[in-house]
Amino acid sequence: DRVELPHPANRLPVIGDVLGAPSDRLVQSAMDDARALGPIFTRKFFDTEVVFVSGADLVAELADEDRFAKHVGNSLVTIRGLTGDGLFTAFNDEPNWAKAHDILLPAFAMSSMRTYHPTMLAVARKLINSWDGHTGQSTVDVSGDMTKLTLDTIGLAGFGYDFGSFESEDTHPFVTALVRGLAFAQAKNRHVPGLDFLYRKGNEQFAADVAFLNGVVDEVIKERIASGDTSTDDLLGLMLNAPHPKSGETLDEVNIRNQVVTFLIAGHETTSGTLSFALHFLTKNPAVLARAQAEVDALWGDVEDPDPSFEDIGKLRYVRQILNETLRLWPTAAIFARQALRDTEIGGKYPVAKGEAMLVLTPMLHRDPVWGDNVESFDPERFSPERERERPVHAFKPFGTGERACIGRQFALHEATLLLGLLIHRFRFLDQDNYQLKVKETLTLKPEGLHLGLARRTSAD
Ligand code: MNH
Repeated sequence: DRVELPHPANRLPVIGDVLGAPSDRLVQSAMDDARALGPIFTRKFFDTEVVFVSGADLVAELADEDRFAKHVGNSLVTIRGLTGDGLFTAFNDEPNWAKAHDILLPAFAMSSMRTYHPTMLAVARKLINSWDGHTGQSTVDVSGDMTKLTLDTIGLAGFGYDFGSFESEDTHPFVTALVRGLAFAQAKNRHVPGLDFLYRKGNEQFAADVAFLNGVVDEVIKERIASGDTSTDDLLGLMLNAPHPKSGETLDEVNIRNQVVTFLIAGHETTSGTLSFALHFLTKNPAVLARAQAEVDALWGDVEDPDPSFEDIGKLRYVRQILNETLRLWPTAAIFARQALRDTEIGGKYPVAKGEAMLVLTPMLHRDPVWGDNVESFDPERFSPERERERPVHAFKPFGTGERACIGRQFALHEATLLLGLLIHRFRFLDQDNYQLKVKETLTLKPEGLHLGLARRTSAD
């Protein structure tokens, strides 16, 4: 009895819109549908109707925390197989969410970023060293190397654990298990009920992957306890040693393991994708790159190996604008889900029943007409302070919304600004293959097959 919502034209009996939504293009096919159908539409997967929302006015309503909250739906519930009651996949009313949120919040205060800065810099230098070896030689696999960087950074800064990704050619087995585990958890939502035998092998592999991930994490925790270090300077220290500010309780063992896996997942894929998209956009937009290079040059001049301070990162305003504009076009965590806290309606005409879920399709929110009429063009000026003031507050949501929004936002932006600043200061990027953007979808988005050649900048560049 809701107002009839538009749905894809070629909807079929029984299966609904499944054929138009291949699992490796869920986000991009939804973007196509939004372009054809407008700011709110539905898709049907067998018996399940899913509502996608991308209009800025409608999303502003979904961001109202008095009427809506995060929804932990099917796709997050299956990820709970890996991360249980960790922050990202906890239900709103699960006591461990608020408990862990309160205990871990200090790890994401500005003062903590100062603590992580030297570690972030050390890992950035490992990537730069590796890229130095490629100048004038073979191209680099951008997404692969960014994943090494972000995994090593969250491992070291969060847990004092060194994945050593740049010391090896191969993908770290932890990443292999993580990526495969996440893919299986996501595919599980499409398994046909009653055909369990089809998925036996996959289920076994998933169990093995979870066991492997937990084993690595338990090792990290054991090492820290054995070291006798009881400080609370990083995530693991807070998890093990910090009492809750009100109750005085610490996190339990199972929850700590869930949090560590959560942070290793949440803390690296999204940032790595963002950095990869940013490099893609910079190679395709030389005027933007030149302006960003002028900004870093003003700070570090022609110093061979600059030593960026914590404060320097806050000064790289235009680099930060580039990252925001990258996250506008390709928010790497592209969908978040909201549910109604009570019967309500949005847009003055669409009733939403208590408990009903709606998916915010962030890439299309970021292409709403409030962004102007050239929404596909890459233009960091959109994030100049003046233009930011003019824009409706809820038009930009790469980190989700409300109290369940991304806790790692400052961490991600500090890490990404530092690295991008150093890279554009040192290198010219050679788009030898005239790369055409192809977006690969897993839990997150990344540019598929982006390879760049490298040259050192000279004073003439
Ligand atoms: Mn992050 C939640 C995007 C980097 C840790 N993150 C979210 C959500 C989005 C998101 C969107 C909300 C999901 C939802 O509503 O269901 N996160 C990003 C992006 C980047 C990112 C685009 C990088 C760019 N995230 C990081 C980093 C960390 C991190 C880095 C950790 C160091 N994120 C989290 C955690 C949550 C989260 C933890 C869950 C927070 C909660 O529900 O309490």
